[in-house]
Amino acid sequence: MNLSTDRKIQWCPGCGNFGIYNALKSVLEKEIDEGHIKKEDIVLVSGIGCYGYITNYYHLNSFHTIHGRVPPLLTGIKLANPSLIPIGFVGDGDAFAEGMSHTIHVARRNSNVKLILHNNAVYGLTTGQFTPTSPKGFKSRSTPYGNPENPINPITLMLVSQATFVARGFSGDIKHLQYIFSEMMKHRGFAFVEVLQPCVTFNNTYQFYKERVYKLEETNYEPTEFGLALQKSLEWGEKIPTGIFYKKELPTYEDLVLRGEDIFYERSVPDLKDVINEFV
Ligand SMILES: Cc1ncc(C[n+]2csc(CCOP(=O)(O)OP(=O)(O)O)c2C)c(N)n1
Ligand code: SF4
Repeated sequence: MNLSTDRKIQWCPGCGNFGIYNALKSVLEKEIDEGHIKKEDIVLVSGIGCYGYITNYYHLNSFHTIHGRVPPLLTGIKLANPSLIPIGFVGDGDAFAEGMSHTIHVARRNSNVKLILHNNAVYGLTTGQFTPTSPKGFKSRSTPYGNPENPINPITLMLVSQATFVARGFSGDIKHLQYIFSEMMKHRGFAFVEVLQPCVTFNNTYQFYKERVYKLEETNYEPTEFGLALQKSLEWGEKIPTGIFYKKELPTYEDLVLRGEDIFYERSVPDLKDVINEFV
């Protein structure tokens, strides 16, 4: 199974989006080939930003929505047809500026959907302004004297928002990203993966991350304790942890809302006359 399309990839050469695209592509191709998931059940959703083009490059059902609105679409798709597998892509501007509240609500509801954050800590598409994840002091087109704000820590924020799968990868390590994405696919509940994604044009962090990232699973870390995960999420400096910070199985939003009922298949379509009479 080859999920490539014939669209010309438009990212700058060396952009971290390539690593994310390739890692997820190989994981989905394998899952489909091995019969774990059906190609037609996957629905990709992306918002606005350089990363948002990603849905054009997979031969899969997809929806390109407005800036910041990926999470409500994922939730709606899953509720409407629970047999689908919604996978969302968001930028750091998308997830934590325009769409901040949606990102928190999808996590606390434990919707059974996946969310991949392309964190380049800059607005790429609009040519290099700072975002809520840009480091303090970061000089950008919109902060020529340095960013005065404290950055958001996506891992900490998702943990306290009660996400049931929280992980971090680096787009420069495709093999490790493949491992994280295949664990993400296995999780039943809200799965959040932050990917450290250098924007080689406006914020080239490739060398910075390459020298600092290490893998949690190569230490004796177990991703089962919330307090420990919270503590680990704060580690950022000479060493930056990647891997799975936290994982827990809990009833999903769909389990609670649908109570086993599949509204897509089991509910009959209401008579249009009744609907019109109710509102007119
Ligand atoms: C509501 C709204 N505000 C602002 C914009 C303008 N806009 C388009 S893309 C973008 C930045 C995207 O940055 P990010 O989400 O970090 O993705 P990247 O381009 O870095 O991949 C902005 C501000 C918009 N399209 N809609
Ligand atoms: S501007 Fe940055 S994020 Fe956008 S394609 Fe180029 S390198 Fe990638």
